[in-house]
Amino acid sequence: MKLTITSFALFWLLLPNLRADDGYRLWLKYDKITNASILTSYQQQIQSVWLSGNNPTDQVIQKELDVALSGLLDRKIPWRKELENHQLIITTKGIGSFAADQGLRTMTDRLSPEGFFIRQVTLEGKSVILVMGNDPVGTLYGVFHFLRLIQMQQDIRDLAIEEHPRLKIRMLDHWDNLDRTVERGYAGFSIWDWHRLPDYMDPRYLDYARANASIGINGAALTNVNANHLILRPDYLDKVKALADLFRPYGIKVYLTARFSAPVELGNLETADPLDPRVQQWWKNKVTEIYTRIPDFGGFLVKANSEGQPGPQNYHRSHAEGANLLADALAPHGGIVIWRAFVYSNETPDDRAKQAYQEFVPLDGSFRPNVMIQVKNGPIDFQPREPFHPLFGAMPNTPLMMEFQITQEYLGQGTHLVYLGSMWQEVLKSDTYAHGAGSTVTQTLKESPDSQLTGMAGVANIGTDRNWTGHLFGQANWYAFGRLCWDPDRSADAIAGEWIRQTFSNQSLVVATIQQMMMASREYCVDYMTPLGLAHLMATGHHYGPGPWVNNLSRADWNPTYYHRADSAGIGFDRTAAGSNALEQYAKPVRQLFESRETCPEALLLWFHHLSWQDRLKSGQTLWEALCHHYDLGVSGVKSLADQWVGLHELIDPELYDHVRMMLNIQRKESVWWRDASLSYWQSVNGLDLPAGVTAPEFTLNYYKSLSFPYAPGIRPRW
Ligand code: BDP
Repeated sequence: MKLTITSFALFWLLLPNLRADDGYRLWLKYDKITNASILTSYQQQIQSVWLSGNNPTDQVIQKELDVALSGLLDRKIPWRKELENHQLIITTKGIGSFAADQGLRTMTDRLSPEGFFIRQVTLEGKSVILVMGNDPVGTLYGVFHFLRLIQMQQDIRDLAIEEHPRLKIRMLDHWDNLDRTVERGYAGFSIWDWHRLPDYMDPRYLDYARANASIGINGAALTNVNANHLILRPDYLDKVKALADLFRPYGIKVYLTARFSAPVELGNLETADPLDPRVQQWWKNKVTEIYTRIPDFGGFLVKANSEGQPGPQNYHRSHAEGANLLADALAPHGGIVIWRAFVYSNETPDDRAKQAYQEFVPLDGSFRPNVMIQVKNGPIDFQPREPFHPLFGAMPNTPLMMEFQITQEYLGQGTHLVYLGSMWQEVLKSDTYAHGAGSTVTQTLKESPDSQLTGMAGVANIGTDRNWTGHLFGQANWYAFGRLCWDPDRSADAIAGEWIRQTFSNQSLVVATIQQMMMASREYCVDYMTPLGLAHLMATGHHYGPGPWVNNLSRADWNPTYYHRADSAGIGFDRTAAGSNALEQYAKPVRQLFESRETCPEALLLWFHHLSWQDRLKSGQTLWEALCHHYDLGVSGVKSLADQWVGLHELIDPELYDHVRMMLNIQRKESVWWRDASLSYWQSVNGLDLPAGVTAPEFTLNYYKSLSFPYAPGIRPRW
């Protein structure tokens, strides 16, 4: 027996490459390069490092490079402050002796804020690799870029890279509550340990900052948009300050969510009316109090008059009057207001998809210059597929910020492999025709009236789970979000490739297989959940699993039946001129494209049209046949993901392999559940038989309706 244990331990010791990986290190693994010739070539090209500055960001750089290079190159690379051949030089524009070099000066003149270049150059006869940032954080980004190249085993000879971010504000929105639950969070609890802050600084905070900086994220809204006023209390502000201090060298600014009624709850005023001078003074004082602690505080993110949150309309004031109140308090300190456009009202009988546009377009031009409007990618709510939000391109005088949801509230939550890069790319590339052809959503984001106020936010999928995101592939969505903020034109495919190489392996079979899995995954999810433009069919409250039958919620527009409108004759939401006419909110060419049954892409058909079950689609199938077919495609797609994964068994770290294998197994069961529950329900409505070849659902509709999940994670708290 003793012998068995010893030989088992020895077995693991002798196989370092099979060391289990729990996913904590994200895409910053820095494991030794296993390809001997590549390793040797890197060792020859990087023989020493010179870091020219010594500001807090440089100190961060030094630590990162120490860990990274000794891991990747399997040797300690010496730091030397004199020019040598094959040296890696890290410097920032204007710092040290390099500032004097004429050739370099011309190059650095071109660098924009947070930008950097990485070049092979000859300085005083020595051949070196120079990483130079426009500012300290640009240098840090350059270093992470360089490390990415090495992790991806790219050729680093003759580098001539120049990069700068296309959007200024690149932030994560944490929907984290002060009790550490996370609204729509599927990866454990909040990483912000409010109770022990500020004295106990969880080492995770540093790793969080490193990960974000490595992909260019420069802002974090720490608290839930369904805000708790307590975060603005002095003791909580001390905790926020501790985080802000730690994030600063990584270029990350902290933002907070501001509860509009805080002057009442915290300040004991009897009103939060934005036009009341006492309220205005209260916010001014509060903001000063914040900036005394955090001089580079980013500003407030606000959800107001939305889903029961307080706001200016409680006092018959407009969203602009509400946003401007906070903007005026923040302006003297350089802070901004990010005001959300996610508003809809049950009392308004109009189509929910139209309401944000109706509310905000008339206010274009009436916001203060330091206000941004944050708009979800689609007009309803982070569904597996939506057309782009009609507000993009429709408010030329107001900076709009994209809001994506990284956490997969409506796309399989914590158990489904769904790569969102391709979904975001679909939105970003959509042509709004706001200023003629080519006005893509990306373009409208870049063309903000104030070039300093451009940005993208992602609702974070991060929690206390050891691997941060619950499902390992959730890391890919965090990664992709950052990379797309940096450059929204970067292809989702290429980003997936980068993530795979840094997460799993550089072997071409691994990269190609997983890339293919990731790129196909979102369409599978659409197919087994909401095919052909259907939306919001998830079960009540927690949104986990199917609930197309739900029809008993207090608000009409919270019921799936509101969205699919199925009856014995047909299905779909008519948003043409004959219906809600939501299409009128889009520019003419877009409107025309979607209005016509002939040209409307099938993927959005039931979003814009109500059709008879018997209507024929381009394939010749009836709508009912096509719908059934799509559900089947979704299910078989997930099966193919699982099969492809099994094929990688020997090529991937065993712990990561097993983690994903088990998740795919859950996804497989859940895709069948989605298909069967949906088909049983549609059949109960239309009375139609299943087309030939479509397998009958395993259980009765009543069975699917009876399922309950009282402890599903991520549920929205009520207070
Ligand atoms: C919905 C979520 C809800 C959020 C809301 C929002 O279900 O929990 O509070 O969005 O964005 O998707 O404010």
